[in-house]
Amino acid sequence: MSSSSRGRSNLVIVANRLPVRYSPNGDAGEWLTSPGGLVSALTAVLRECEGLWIGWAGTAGHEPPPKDYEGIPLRAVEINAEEYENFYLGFSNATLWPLYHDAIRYPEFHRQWWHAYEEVNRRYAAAAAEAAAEGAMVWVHDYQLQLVPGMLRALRPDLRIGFFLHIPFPATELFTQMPWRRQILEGILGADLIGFQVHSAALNFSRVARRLTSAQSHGMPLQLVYEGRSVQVGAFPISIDSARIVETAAEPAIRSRAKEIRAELGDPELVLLGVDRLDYTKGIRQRIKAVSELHADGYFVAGRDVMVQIAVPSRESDPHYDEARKELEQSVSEANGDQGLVGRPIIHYLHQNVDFDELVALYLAADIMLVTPFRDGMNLVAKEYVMSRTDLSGRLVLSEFAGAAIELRDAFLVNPHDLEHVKEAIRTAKEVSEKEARSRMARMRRRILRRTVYDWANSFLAALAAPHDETPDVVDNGYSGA
Ligand code: ADQ
Repeated sequence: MSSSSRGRSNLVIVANRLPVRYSPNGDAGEWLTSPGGLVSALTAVLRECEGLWIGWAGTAGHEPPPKDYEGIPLRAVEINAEEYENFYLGFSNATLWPLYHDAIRYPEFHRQWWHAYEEVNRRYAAAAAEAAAEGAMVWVHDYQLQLVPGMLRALRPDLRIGFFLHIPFPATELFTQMPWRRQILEGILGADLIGFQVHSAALNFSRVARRLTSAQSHGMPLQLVYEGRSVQVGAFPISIDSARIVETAAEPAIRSRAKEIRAELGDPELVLLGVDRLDYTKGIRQRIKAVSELHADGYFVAGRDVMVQIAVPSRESDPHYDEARKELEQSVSEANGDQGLVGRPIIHYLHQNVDFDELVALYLAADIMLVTPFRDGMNLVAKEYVMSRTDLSGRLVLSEFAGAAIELRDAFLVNPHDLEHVKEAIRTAKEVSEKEARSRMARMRRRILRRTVYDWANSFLAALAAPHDETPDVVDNGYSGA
């Protein structure tokens, strides 16, 4: 890839957030790297290609974000208080998020939210059009920005545009509830390459796009033709920075911290762990209920078997999340109230951010990891836990409805809606022979090691850069323009 020209970049990332977040620290606040492997994967690629990142700086900052991050130019998109309500809390988090996660909570549809969504998407598209060099690649991320590819193409038809959806893409029956379904599909179809976490999401998208827009397939459902252009659709399962986890898990200080955590828990025989963003899609209450029932059944014993649940504060200004937090905290206190003993709660609950080292120490301290979302695009926590178990110990209970279940077939897979099934999977995970548990863990580790988050980013960008057939033969999809 050639370097940037006239101050414009050959690679532009467009994401809801910038890769930095403001941390109020007494009077002197500071900008810190946003957590997560995505930022490190993309910054590595951007540095190599002299790329640029466009995003929103968040609500916490009272000062403008830095102009660059580790040598990567940043362009902040402004979102005012009203847009924050309507675009972010409203359309992104109370319409799209529940609709795309199987409508676990009822998605709300409000015209005012939609107008703000269009307006803010237009602003991101304009910023990308301004920043991209002639013929540059622009990679747009996630559900907040689904209209950006189409808007950007209208402004800059010379660009190669990619779009990746981090969350699930629902089946036609659900997606078609969306009043602005055609506009959203046409927005996404502005891209040359559309990536999803799993194959079934890519198929869901292709099916509904062919039904509701003029997109046609030419024999292969993942190769569309839209407005005379070829549009590739595919699965690009995201991964983690495996090397970083393995290195951290090998550090003596982390290993002794893991021992210390077990000691702080009262040296139980069995430690179960849940680590999630506090979100109603993650199935945290159901797993707490399952563990509590296992105590009530006499299978688990207070003090001997303990669970740690870390719930990372998330979307705190959103009333739905406040409600989810209250419900969860009630479940935890009911479980401890019913089944705990003085000095021996059955669930240790923290509503806190933990730093990366502590997170890895917790993974190492846990005999059984419980990852039971009702629906999840991928779920990186499951992959991180597996990667941290370098000695092949540990057992993973994983929801069938997490994208990660496609790759991690050797986990103890569960239907999180079926409480008996969750309880049975926990019992099986505990009782299965050491030999079987180790070989399951070894197979999962091999699978994750095949593709790191760097491979994920590089494979997406390589597919975006690859020349596409301009005028493939098409199969009529019967679209009537309705
Ligand atoms: P999330 O819904 O946020 O991501 P997940 O994939 O599990 O879910 O990622 C969470 C990340 O946060 C992990 O990397 C984890 O290490 C980190 N984390 C968890 N607890 C933490 C804590 N207490 N403190 C600090 N960091 C913590 C969305 C989609 C997922 C998809 C990802 C990536 O919902 O389905 O896997 O994007 O595409």
